[in-house]
Amino acid sequence: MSDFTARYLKDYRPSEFTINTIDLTFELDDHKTIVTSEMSVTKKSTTANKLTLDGEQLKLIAVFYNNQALAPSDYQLNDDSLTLSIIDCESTIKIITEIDPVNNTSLEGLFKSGGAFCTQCEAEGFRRITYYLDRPDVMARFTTKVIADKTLYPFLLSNGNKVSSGTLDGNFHYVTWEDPFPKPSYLFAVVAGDFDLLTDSYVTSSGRDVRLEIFVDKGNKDKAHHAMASLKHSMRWDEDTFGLEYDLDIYMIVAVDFFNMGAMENKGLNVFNSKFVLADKETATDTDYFNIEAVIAHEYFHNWTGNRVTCRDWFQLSLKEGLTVFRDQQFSADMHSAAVTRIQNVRVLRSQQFAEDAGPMSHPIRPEKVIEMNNFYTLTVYEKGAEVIRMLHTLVGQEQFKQGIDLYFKRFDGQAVTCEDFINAMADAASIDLTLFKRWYSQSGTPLLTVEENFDEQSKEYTLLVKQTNHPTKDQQVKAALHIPIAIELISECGTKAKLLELKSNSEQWHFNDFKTKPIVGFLAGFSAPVKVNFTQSNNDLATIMTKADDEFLRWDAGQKLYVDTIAKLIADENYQIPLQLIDILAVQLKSDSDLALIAEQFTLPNFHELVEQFKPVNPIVLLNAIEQLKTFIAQGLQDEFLAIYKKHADKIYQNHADAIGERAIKNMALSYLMTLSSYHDIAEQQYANSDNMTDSLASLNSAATNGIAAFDTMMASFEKRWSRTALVMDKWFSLQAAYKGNDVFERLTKLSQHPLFSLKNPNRARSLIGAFTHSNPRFFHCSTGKGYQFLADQICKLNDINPQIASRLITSLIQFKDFDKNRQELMKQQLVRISTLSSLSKDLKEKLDAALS
Ligand code: 0A1
Ligand code: ZN
Repeated sequence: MSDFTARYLKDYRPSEFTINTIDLTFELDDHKTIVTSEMSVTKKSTTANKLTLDGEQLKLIAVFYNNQALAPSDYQLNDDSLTLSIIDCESTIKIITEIDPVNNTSLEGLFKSGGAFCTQCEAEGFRRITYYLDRPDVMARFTTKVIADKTLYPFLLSNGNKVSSGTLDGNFHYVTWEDPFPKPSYLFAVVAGDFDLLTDSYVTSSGRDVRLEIFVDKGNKDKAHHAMASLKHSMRWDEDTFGLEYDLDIYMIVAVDFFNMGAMENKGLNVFNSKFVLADKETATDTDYFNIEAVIAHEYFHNWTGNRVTCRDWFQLSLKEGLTVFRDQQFSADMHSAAVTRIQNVRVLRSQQFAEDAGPMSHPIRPEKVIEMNNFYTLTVYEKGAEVIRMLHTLVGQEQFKQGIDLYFKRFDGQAVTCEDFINAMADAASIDLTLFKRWYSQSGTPLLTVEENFDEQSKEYTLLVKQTNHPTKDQQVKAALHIPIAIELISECGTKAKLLELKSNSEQWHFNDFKTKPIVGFLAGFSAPVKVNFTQSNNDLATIMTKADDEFLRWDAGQKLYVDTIAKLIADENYQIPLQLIDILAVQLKSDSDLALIAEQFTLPNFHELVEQFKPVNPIVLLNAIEQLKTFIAQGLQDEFLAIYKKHADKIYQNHADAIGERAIKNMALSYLMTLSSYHDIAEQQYANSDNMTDSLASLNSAATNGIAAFDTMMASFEKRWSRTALVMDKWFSLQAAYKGNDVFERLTKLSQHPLFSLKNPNRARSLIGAFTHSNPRFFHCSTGKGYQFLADQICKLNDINPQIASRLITSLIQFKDFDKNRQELMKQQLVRISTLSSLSKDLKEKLDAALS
């Protein structure tokens, strides 16, 4: 039975007990794994006499208190806990439990991924392994002995250093691991399996040798080199940028096919979704390569920001996640084009985080109320959390930011702390007052900045007036003003001046006196705050910013603003004549000397989800028609230029470096425009036939899918034949099928969900069909019959029993029904009500349904 009670940040109390050491023994078996845990426990207060340990879905075999076996009458056993009487100040407790990994399809706790045993303990999965104080502020030293069949599981892994190993009777063997760093249970991991192993080594800046090991499914070793290179780059970057060195003698990464999230930073033994490890040019796109590097870096950076200093409680999740995402974004920006990296960060925020923050699950980056913790691994905690850290970085500058990080580690190394502790360290190191800034941690919602400007021709004074509005959100009716850093550029005939403004109240104005004529303002350079902006600027002003701003983000954003303005007009009137001036402005941009990847971004229209955020509540079909009209208009206006670009880069041999990546990006951008014109449809087929890499193959298939072209099925059949044995590529195949724009898409979806390679038990596969349909096929997901919503709801009902975490992630597009017109809202709500009547509704889904339907 699920417990639907909410937990509140305000109720946090430290534990009355500490666990100093835990010795674990795993006797691995498909259905009857035996876990023996021996803990040394200390009372922190003399009055404490009852110890309640968390435990779920466990079969309790035996309990010993100070080596004495306890009878069932000596303890209290519930569905989710075990309570013991503790007499002594120092006690030992031994607990033996039995678990069934094969039937654990939730992929939390101990489960099997393919042939390997694997664990996932964050946030509260350790309690599915043994009874324990499963909370991040209880930190213990772990010793782990893993016993398993020698032939099936030659590699037995856990955290820390290997201290002994040997063989046992009956073809069994064991390995014992000791982790010298006290850690919370969520960072614990065990893996057992038969893998290919890629090894390397890294010498840290202080000269210590670290062994690097990446474990992948047999046959995939050659696909692990990029991950290994990324790991070494990350290690060097963290030393160079923050002076942070790795602290164990070994760093292991295991890639598994069944995993709910991207990866997990377990101490010294990261477990990764294979999607974020495996790559070669035939199977991975340039985006996959980029993401692998970013996720490898993210998990590596957690070793300091998360593991050495961890969270006091789960409400503080952004302490480790916001900071670590910021660090991985900075790393990616240093490794690639900083502007393109930033643009991609901003697209995620605008298309997904803003929607979350305005929807029924809106919460501050430090939530105050949680029913199911897994529901709070959100874009808000991660991405907006990173934006909040970025604002701190903008306010204090890199040098002081580094000093703040130094002070944070000096104060808190080895401890479990709060977001407030982090900001206080920053404020002290930089000697600034961040009292008002802290409100970002407790206030949800996206601020809206309204900008007005005035130029007094006589006095030559330019005035910028900025107001902030913080609209009520579902979780919080009353809002207050936030401390918002606003980077601007003032562009005039004297050149471009950059300024940093700090908005600290509802409305402020700034005066500038050094201009002869009205300057043009580039507002929110680098996207210096996670806000929406309402600022009317003429097409001419936007065109000037597009060419004259120093900040590449501002150049890109001015172009996006032009697109949004045009789409707004097309929504209001489908017969609106788009002015040809737009083509002239874009033609200049196409010829600019910016790097090609940036030009490709400049020609990428805001996506459907970003635009929903702008125009909600909106009829999605009207919006899609407007987007398509604009895209076709640009394609027609610039078809010669696009064709020339396409031809220039079409026949290049694959290479994996920044210039080649930029060339593929701009070529495939040109392709996506040309494909909106039927006379160019055969280019996609040719590209598919000639491609020597996945970036180009996928781009051609994608444009065939989204334009519903006739050759799509033949191309897909050939793709399936070639890749049917490569799981990660077949995920792409399912996603392409789901994105297909043809009236028979529902028959296709039914067939695909019965395809022999489809399984709801594999999260990547489930996402590749269901997530891709809801996200990448808005025309059919939102079709007026409600069939799209019904398809999603059917799948969620099935996933509720199999994997509640995945079910709960996929329901996002239904709970945000308020973004659409009334008819669609009703159809979406009907499906939500249907899901809510499930007899065994998980608490993951229940929390979201209650929020959406209340
Ligand atoms: N800490 C990991 C993310 C993660 C969270 C929960 C998981 O299972 C429920 C798995 C991974 C990270 O930020 O990478
Ligand atoms: Zn993380």
